[in-house]
Amino acid sequence: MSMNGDFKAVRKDIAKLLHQPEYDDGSAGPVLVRLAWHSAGTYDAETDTGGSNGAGMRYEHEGGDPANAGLQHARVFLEPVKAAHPWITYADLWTLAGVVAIEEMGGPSIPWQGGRTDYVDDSKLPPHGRLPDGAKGSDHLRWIFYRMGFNDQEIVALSGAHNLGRCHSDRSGFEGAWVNNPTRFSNQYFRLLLSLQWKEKTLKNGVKQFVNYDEDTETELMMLPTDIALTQDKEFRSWVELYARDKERFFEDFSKVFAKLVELGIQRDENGVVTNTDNERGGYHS
Ligand code: CCH
Repeated sequence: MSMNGDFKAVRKDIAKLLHQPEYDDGSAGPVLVRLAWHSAGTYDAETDTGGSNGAGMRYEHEGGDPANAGLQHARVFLEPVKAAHPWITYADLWTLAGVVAIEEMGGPSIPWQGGRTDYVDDSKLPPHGRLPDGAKGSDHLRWIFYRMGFNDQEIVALSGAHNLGRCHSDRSGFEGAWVNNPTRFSNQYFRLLLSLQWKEKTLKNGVKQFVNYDEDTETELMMLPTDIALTQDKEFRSWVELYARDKERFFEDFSKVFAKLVELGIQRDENGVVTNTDNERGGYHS
């Protein structure tokens, strides 16, 4: 058991569990990044609802959103860490796990602060449908991400997380990975978006995605319709082009925008102490 507030010890334990030879591409990293993103990406700036505070995905209302299918794997990977550090909130653990996973997979370091609560305010539950639908286009992306308070540049930078992991037909209906090495964080996703020929393919389940088949290596890579939309919209495309040629700039921008993502809806005083939590009711227990 670690001391209250010893986030370094938690980080170490998260880093240790990433290696999962039996799971997907051998790493829990990508699905942990997706857990952090989906825990935060329900935020609505106008009503100040959703966001990572509360870790609402533990409960059916949010956990049962079809958009969150498969994320129980990420939560199960983290249970031993929660058991070893029972003082940490799930809301902090999930966001920190995403940050640590990105760093451990070769990505940028990302500013992160603790203090989220596990108290779920029933009057502030995010409705289903707040997370993006991969079958849609650029209008949808703007609708979803502007609601959280992001701009076009930030939408494209965030999308670079699709360097990691894969789609599973039993979770989202889509199938396959975006890049050849999906456990190494890089700007390869942007480079492949621009350099490969992407052809629409209808899967057996009727879902449409884009694919590129390389005859030499006999590997098929994929893109979601929303990924392809980033190359078809003029404003989005200029950022895709920048991040494809400037990996440093992508890492810098990704670090900032992921840090912003996991802070959505969290208010802090000048010392970084979270002010909009109710620790009496929920703080350090679930
Ligand atoms: Fe994503 N994502 N994502 N995504 N995503 C999927 C998988 C991952 C969309 C749809 C999907 C972000 C943005 C979007 C990850 C990180 C981020 C899947 C497959 C779909 C569908 C799920 C499955 O079948 O398992 C759409 C649409 C958007 C719109 O912008 C953002 C932002 C992030 C993080 C910053 C990661 C990582 C994965 C891989 C998960 C895994 O299990 O390997």
